[in-house]
Amino acid sequence: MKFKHTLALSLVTATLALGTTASHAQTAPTGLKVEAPWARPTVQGQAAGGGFLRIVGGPAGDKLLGASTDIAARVELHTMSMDDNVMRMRQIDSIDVPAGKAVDLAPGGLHVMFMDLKTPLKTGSSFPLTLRFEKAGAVKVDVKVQPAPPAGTPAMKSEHKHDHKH
Ligand SMILES: [Cu+2]
Repeated sequence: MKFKHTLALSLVTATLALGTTASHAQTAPTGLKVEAPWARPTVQGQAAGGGFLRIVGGPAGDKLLGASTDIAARVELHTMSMDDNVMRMRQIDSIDVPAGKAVDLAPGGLHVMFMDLKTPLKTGSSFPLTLRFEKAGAVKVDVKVQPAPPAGTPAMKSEHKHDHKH
């Protein structure tokens, strides 16, 4: 079983290296994975836009420290929460990625924010984003601009979910 699993992973890596993947997933040498990066379209004059993706921690866990892209002056890490029935965004320094766990950056929760956009984000286009991790280093992904989340990713993330202990 163990051998099979390893083989499967190697095949995935090989496919990514050849650039033939259609899933927009990216795997770092540490085993950390970034899946389904997407961003909402923006209108002319809109200064900032939100980006979303799923990070799956490798065997050691990691921490997202920041990101950069050519299409915006800077990229910030944000969290969003309900405060007296008002959605508020707050900048955070880093996002923890526990070993083997998936962390969703999704509407309503954690996200990357493209600040001072140089060009509007148009549906159907895509742009490169470089994520910077503590252990995995730079991981480059291609962000697809689309109005709705890709299949299989959360449409809306509630931050409260994590805190509920039953
Ligand atoms: Cu934001």
